Amino acid sequence: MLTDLAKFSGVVPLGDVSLPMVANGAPHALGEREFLIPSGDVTMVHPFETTEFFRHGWNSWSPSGWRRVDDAPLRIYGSEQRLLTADDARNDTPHAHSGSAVGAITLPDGEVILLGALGLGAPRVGATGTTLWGTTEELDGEWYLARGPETEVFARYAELVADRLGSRTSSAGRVWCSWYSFYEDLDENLVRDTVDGLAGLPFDVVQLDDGWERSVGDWEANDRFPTGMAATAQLIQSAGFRAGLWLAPLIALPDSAFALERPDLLVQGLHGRPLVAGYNWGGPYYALDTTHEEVKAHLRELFRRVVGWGFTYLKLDFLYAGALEGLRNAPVHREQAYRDAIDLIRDTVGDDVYLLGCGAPIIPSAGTFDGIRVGPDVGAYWENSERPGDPTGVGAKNAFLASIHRAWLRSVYETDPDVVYFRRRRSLLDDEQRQLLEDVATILGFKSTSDPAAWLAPDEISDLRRWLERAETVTQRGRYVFQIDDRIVDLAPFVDYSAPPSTIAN
Ligand code: 9PG
Repeated sequence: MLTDLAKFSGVVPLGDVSLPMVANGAPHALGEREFLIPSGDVTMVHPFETTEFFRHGWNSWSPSGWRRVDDAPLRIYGSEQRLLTADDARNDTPHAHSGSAVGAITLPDGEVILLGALGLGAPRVGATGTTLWGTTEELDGEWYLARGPETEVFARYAELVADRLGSRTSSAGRVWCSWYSFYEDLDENLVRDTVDGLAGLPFDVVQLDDGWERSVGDWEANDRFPTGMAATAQLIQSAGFRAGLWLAPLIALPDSAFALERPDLLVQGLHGRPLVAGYNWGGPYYALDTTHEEVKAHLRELFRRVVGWGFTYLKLDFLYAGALEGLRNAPVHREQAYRDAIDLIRDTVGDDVYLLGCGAPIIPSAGTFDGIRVGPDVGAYWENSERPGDPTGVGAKNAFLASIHRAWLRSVYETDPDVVYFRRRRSLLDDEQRQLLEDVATILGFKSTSDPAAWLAPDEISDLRRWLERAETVTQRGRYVFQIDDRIVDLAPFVDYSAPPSTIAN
């Protein structure tokens, strides 16, 4: 019997197990084996000992996946800088299994018990050999607790996230992205040649990534784009594609005009200096204080300008920086500040512009973004041997592992596992690994690539064209088993976290 006390201490029946629980209020039964629990701290005691725990990463790049609770936690080892950029560093637990917003444990019969937040407030879920727990920085929404078959329970959680925070169903179509071939070395002639090469291929979007802007923070064309971004968008459109552009609108480099001229518009850290929001481009970068009226005006003006140039697909990157803890003009919780900022951007661009979030907090982005990157960057190689303790290091394996553990988010927004390589030149991926990336993109329902046509052999062009033209039916048959049309794809042999965290310092 569940008692209706303000602070709850009792037992929750989940099928053939009943878990002792303390919570911020009484659970409310939604169905036979599912409950809503008031936001705040919740702890349940479970009898499963060496269970597996599903750990969910905070932002696009953060590690997600299953780990046995008697193994070392799945997290970023060995680099504070990486942790700050690629996970929720504030709530990292080096010696305990925990993750962001949602977690789950497996039961001896193969079913799972999931605990997932339906609000903001940087909720955290963790487990030990005897407990499953949740905590939040701020009370918001409720917890969803359920027991059942893994795929069903995760799908139901996603459905409730969509109910509470919203969902979007626009499709990006097939995307060509410049990053994984040209990186920052973009210029107008290269774009023209590349677009010429892509003409006639069944892409819907040609998206220019990092490399066009004056500085991160100063979103005007640099000297390599002398005719400007409106002419560049026009060039892409004339070839029959929707024009896409990358921006990191919530951060600024220290030497950007934005940071130099208006340091008062940056989130502040301790000691009266701007908060360091992460490290990339050879140094630290700062976060914009989106609660400041002048930053709101700046974002409105920026997005009107970019859409005015003719870009209708925007990849917005490094967004987590808008949800870091720091001193802001208005005292709103960090995840709420983030959500208010992206709502303002959506409001400015309107419903017809496709917004892809990258480096974005996963759950707080529901309802605003059309698509979200759900893993770290792919690379044209499998393993990242330079950073063995970092499951967010660039590489095909890390991108695949994180992405496949977020396939359940597909009902909230499009899930982007990053690009597929079709080229064999300038790539160290073997055919099996290449095919795996293709299958994962098909399963997650987001098809993008970065290969310029000039880098592809004729048979690779035909493979690419066939894949882009195909509309497959995908059914999940097990945790790592999917059916793509008539073909069964078993990803389990590739699920291998070979990082040896015990040998790497925190
Ligand atoms: C452009 C790139 C591409 C890419 C994005 C993002 O954790 N990190 O330090 C980190 C740095 C860069 C990064 C991802 C993670 O790449 O994912 O697709 O747009 O920016 O600079």
